Amino acid sequence: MHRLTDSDRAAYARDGYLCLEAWLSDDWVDRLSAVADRFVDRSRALTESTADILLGPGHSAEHPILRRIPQTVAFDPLFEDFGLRGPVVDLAEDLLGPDVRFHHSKLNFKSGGGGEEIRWHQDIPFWPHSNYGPLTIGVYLCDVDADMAPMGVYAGSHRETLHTLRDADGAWTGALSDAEAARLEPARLRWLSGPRGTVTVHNCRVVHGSRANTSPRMRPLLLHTYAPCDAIPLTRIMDPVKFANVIVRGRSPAYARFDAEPCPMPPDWGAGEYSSIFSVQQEKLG
Ligand SMILES: O=C(O)CCC(=O)C(=O)O
Repeated sequence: MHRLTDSDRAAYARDGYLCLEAWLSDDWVDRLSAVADRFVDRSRALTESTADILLGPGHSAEHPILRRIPQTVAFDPLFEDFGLRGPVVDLAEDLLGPDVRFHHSKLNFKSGGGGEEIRWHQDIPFWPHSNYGPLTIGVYLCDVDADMAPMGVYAGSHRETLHTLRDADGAWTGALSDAEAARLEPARLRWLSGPRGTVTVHNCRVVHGSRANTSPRMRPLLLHTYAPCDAIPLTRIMDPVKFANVIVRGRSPAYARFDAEPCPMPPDWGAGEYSSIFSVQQEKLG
């Protein structure tokens, strides 16, 4: 098992994120990258998105632009093995305790010269749970430098305001408003870059996002969200998804744990109606 140090765990509690350089073995990164490459190759024949490949604007056979593979674990056996039994599950257990539920996964490509900005947001209003334990673990499948749109996080923001991700009229935007974003302290912004195999962890309340990828290189970030088993999902967003909400360590809880702080709710998408943060943010905010 990959063990964190006490100082890693203390840093996660204090800052709400971790960045573990080259943490995942080359063997895993090679095999995951080979599967990701197969999806990119398949996308060349597509002119519109499918259930397992979401295309970005400007996609073509010669220059594939993928936004994401949603629900990776449902679409390939190696992705399934990694997300439900791989070393990232050890990492989740290390931070969350013995009882861990898998929530969802995705591979955000941020294709070179086309990968869109992901505006500042917190994850928990997209998929509220009864407490704020859930976290997301990301793995960079390529070397990612500052020009390749690494994920940015605001250190310590998980201990502060929960944002509704709605505009002044109450319409869902999936992002902080410009006024809210202007209040974030620049000194606390950390860009999480690193060599392939670098692993990021962020708590579901941490404000995070990433710039457009203006470099010519793709920036594939494989993301898995896990929750402590006593954090009960409050919406049906993942209900139809294969493996969503399965227990990957320990057992189902005898009690649900509730956090006292109210959680902002997303629109009532219903089971299977949500597409991706890219389409929500791009449609609403341009
Ligand atoms: O891909 C990224 O840079 C950030 C991903 C993210 O924030 C999300 O999908 O919620």
